[in-house]
Amino acid sequence: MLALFYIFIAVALGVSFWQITRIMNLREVIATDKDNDTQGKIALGFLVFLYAMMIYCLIAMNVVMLPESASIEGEHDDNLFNITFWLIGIVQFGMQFLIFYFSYKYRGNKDNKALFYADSHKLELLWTSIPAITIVILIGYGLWAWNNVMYVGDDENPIVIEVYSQQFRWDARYAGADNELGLGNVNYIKGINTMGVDMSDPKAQDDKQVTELHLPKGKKVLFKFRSQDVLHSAYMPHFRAQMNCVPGMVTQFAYTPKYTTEEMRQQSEVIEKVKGINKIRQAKGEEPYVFDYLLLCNKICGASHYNMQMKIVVEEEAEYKNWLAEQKTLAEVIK
Ligand SMILES: [Cu+2]
Repeated sequence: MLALFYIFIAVALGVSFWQITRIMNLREVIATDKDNDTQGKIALGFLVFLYAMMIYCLIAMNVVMLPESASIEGEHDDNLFNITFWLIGIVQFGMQFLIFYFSYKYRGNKDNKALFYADSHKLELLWTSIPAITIVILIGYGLWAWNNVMYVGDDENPIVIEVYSQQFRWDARYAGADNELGLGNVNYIKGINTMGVDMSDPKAQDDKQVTELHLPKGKKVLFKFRSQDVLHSAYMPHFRAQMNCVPGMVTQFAYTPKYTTEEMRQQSEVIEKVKGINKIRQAKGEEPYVFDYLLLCNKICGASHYNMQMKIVVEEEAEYKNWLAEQKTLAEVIK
């Protein structure tokens, strides 16, 4: 393999040396009108090719995009994404046209003379202030959306869940009847107390440790993140939520699930995507896939990083309450 690599470098060096000698000889050659005409037409052809690629990617790559946001707060992320996407899309569509069409229109011709044009203050003002205002509006909206998931008002009374990361697994802890998490610290990790909960803390007694996240639809959930070892990143793509899990500190975000897992499975967009995935899986001889919300690790945290995932089930409040009631409290588990 290494030998192949050396051969490749030798060939690449040879080709670049050959190209450099060709460029040096170009000094003797002056482009004719016929050359300019050909290059101009190639530029126009390239414009058509670029547009075709763009349209193809927009249609063909759409299947790998995420479905609609499954959280209320995530709608703002989608808005920001869509506004930015269309703004940049339209501007680049126009710019490509200007660059390549003018390259063609004003291709070299012996009879043409260049126009001397110094500058226009009006134009300068326009193309400086319009992007500046646009960016201020977008960033303002972005900051508002950030605060919206980061800070929870006292009156909102969210469900508090701790998400604990370690190489290479997730654990979760529900705050229990008092909706307050007991203290946690790596020093308390012992035996089945894998999240290092301080069992002398009265608030810890009713906490519930689980390996699957269940969330009620329409209720605000506040996640608190901790990490045992290295940086991990709690990523819940369907809810448009992601936060670093940092050893030695607690990070957080909050969102409100909008659709139950079952409702999400019924969405035509999701059905289409699942169909696409199962086509690939079938070709590989793998079991068919059923849609589920997931918590993934989005930091390359070590060799088995890709194994870090946890199922998230969103259900109606009654079902959620039943499930939570079945889970044992830490006081019952850790004696
Ligand atoms: Cu990780």
